[in-house]
This record gives sequence, structure tokens and C-alpha cells, in this order.
Amino acid sequence: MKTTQLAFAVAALCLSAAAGAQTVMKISYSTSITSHYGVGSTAFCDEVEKGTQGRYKCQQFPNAALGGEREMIEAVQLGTQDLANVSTGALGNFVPEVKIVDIPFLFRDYAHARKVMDGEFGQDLLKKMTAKGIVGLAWTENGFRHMTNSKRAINQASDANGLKMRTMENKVHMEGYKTFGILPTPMAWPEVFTALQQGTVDGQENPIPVILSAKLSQVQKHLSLTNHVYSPAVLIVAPNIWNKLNDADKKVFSEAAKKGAAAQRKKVNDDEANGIAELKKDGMQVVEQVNGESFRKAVAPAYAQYAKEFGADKIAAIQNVK
Ligand code: EAX
Repeated sequence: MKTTQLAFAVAALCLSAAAGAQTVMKISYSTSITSHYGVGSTAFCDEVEKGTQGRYKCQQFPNAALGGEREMIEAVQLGTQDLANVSTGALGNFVPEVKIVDIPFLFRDYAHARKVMDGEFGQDLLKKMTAKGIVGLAWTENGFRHMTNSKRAINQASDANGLKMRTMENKVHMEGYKTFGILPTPMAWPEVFTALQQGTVDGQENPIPVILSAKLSQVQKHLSLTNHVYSPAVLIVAPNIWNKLNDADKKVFSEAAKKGAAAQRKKVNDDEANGIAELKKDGMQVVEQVNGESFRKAVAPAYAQYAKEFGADKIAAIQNVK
């Protein structure tokens, strides 16, 4: 064999080895590819593909195509799914330390929430996931949650009294919402649109980007900007993928997750700024100035319970981040 022929043969071998070494990872999330979760996941996946020269790439499953968030987390834990971008709604059932972040009115605003999640507290919380067979890469974001319903305008807490509302499968939320007089009905996200359409529940609560992308304006007349709880989200990866990565690739994944988080948060900002006008155009009646004090007052008894469960000092430590 001539040297050039040999060189070609070697090159061909290398190429096929490289092609063979490509790992296509399944990533799923609850909302559409153009939503905040889609924007964040796409930014993450693009960076991973670029940073690993195509050795790792994603196949995306938007719209909960592989199941609700509880199933996504379970699948990542089992390694039957590689990645997920999920809210903390169901995560506390897997990693109990996460539950504290779901306390209503814990965070003042986006700046506060992001600072806590990106700071020492949030980064420690990511590490706690490892013991439960989940690798947390970065806190992305779902957003501050607001109430929608088909019955009446909610101006203050007493207006929510008696409404049957779908909640996430999250005891911390349910405990808090009961103090508003809401009848919480836990349900996986993929069932929510139909439940609202058929009147199985009167309402639900979610951030603007979710209300927008799921077109809830088609089945809900009233929206109140209650901001009653911040809903963090997280990019998680299966240990069987993570443990295979060398240090350089781990760094690529971690940096990519930070870029994904930034892109996702930017989309949340954009939707908060522009989405309400869009929802009004779609026929929703929006209460923008909600009596927040009435909700905070109502939830006080639940805080006694939260203090017992999580420690008043831990709650205060989060609230005191300036
Ligand atoms: O994470 O289930 C929910 O209400 C979540 O906010 C939604 O699936 C996005």
C-alpha cells in the first residue's frame, strides 16, 4: 500500500470511529420548543454539540412527549432518558431538600430568586441531587406563578376561596394554597388542558410563559398576577452519561447549562414583558394589581408548618439574601 493510500485508510478509520462515538441524548420538557424551556434546552444542546465537536448531541422531546415531570425525573434517575429540563414541582419527591424552595412568597422578585439559586444555597442544593442518582447541572427557570380560572376575577385572597384548582404534585404548594381557601387538585401537567376544558377543575396556576405556550387563554377567562410562588427549574442529566464524561467534557456540559439557564431566564423576562398584552388580546381578563398583602396574610399559618418542617432559620437565610 502506498503512503497516501495508507493515510486515506487511517483517516477513514478515524472518521468512522468518530462517527461511532457520537452519543445522541434524549432531552424532554413540558412545554413547546419555542417556549422558555425550549429556548433554554436548545441553547444548552447547541453549546454541548459545539463544545464536544459533535460527539454529544440532543434529540429534543418538547410538550411532555415522554411523560410528565415526575416521569421525566424518574427516567433520568434510571438512565432510560438522558436529560430533562424540569420545574421543582415534582423534584422534592425525589430530593426532599429541594422542597423548601417551593414555599409561597419565599422570594421577593426575580433578582432575589436568581441570586439565591445561583448562590451558595442553590449550588449546594444541586450537589444534594447526586446522592439520589440525579446530576443537577444548573438552575434554569419556570417563573413566578399566577392564577387563572374560569369563574371570577381574583383581586384578593378571599376571591380564590372555594375554587377547585389544579396544582402540581407538590405538598408544599398544596399546603400553602389551602390557606387561600383553594381546593387543590394535584395533577400531572399533560392532563391539565383537558381538565380545564372539561371543567374538572376551575383553574390552575403557572408562570406567564407556560400560560402562553400552552394557550390556556382558550380555556381560562381570568388571569390574576398573584406572583404567589416562584417556580425554579433545573437541567438534570443521568449519572450514566455524566460519569462517562472526562473532565473537559464535564466542563463543556456545565458551561452549556449556564448558557441554557441564561437563555431560558431571558425568555421568561421577555414573556413577562410582552405576554400579558398577548393574553389580553386572546380574550383573557387580567387583574394586574392584585392585593398581595391579603395572600401573604392568609399564608401565615402555613409558614408555622414550614418552619417546623424546614427550620425557621433556613427560611430566614433565604429571605435575608439581599
Ligand atoms: O414546568 O406542571 C406545571 O404546572 C409546570 O409548571 C409546567 O409543567 C412546567
